[in-house]
Amino acid sequence: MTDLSNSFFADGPVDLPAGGPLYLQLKRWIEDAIHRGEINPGDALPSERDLATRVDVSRVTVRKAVLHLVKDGVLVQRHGSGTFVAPQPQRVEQSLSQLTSFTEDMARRGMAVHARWLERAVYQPSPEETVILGLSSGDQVARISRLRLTGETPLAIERASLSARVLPDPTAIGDSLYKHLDKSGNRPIRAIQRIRAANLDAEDAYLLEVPVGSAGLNIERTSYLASGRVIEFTRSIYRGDTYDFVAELRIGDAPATGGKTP
Ligand code: 16G
Repeated sequence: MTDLSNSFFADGPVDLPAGGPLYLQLKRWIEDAIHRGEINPGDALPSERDLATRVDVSRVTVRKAVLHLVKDGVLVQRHGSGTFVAPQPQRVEQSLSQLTSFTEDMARRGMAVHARWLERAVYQPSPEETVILGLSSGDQVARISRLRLTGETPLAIERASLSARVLPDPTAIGDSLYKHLDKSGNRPIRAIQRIRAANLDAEDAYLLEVPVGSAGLNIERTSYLASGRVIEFTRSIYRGDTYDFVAELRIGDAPATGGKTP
């Protein structure tokens, strides 16, 4: 049972954020409280009736708000025991100085990964792909898009483009793109990575099982072979609540001291 006298739901007057139907105002109020850390993963929500009384709205309004929050993955309902703030996935740190693959990053942390294929086929390249991959006229492009998960938790969406000369059959890739490229001597040795903050759109939020508009990291990686040729151009969306990208910074030409990089 929730102890309402000792919880966020028992504090002060409720000031719902203005605008839109009441159930959306209530939904936003709960989401904001989670973002501010006033209620935390695993915390129980009051019963529908208690919440309706507390916020001074109808039970129908509470039900609708809760239903939407469950659908967005913000709350979970456990049969017989109530409604809870959804658990937060474990955060993952990725070094910004090592050119590693997703599979290797996770293996180093003892985390098993798998992928759900969203797309893998050969297409006519877009003008952007032609320029970035340095394709010649008549060249085709292999596009592979995957949802990357650990257990049941989706972590990232990766949409990669490679020349079809390098990857004529995108269905031949197993669990790891880099492992596959390695076999033909085409594993990249250098990459430029650009990271931007993003608010997830409906499609990406649905795949990553977070509310629309949640914080995400938009990452573009352009990877090169030793010859200088671009081998891979990948746009990834990482969940903002699961990833820390960590860079080691040094002063001037100071030598490495053997400090641990993640
Ligand atoms: C990483 C790369 C991605 C690459 C993938 C290969 C970032 C942001 N992206 O996720 O560009 O295609 O690894 O992983 O780090 P795989 O070998 O496990 O398929």
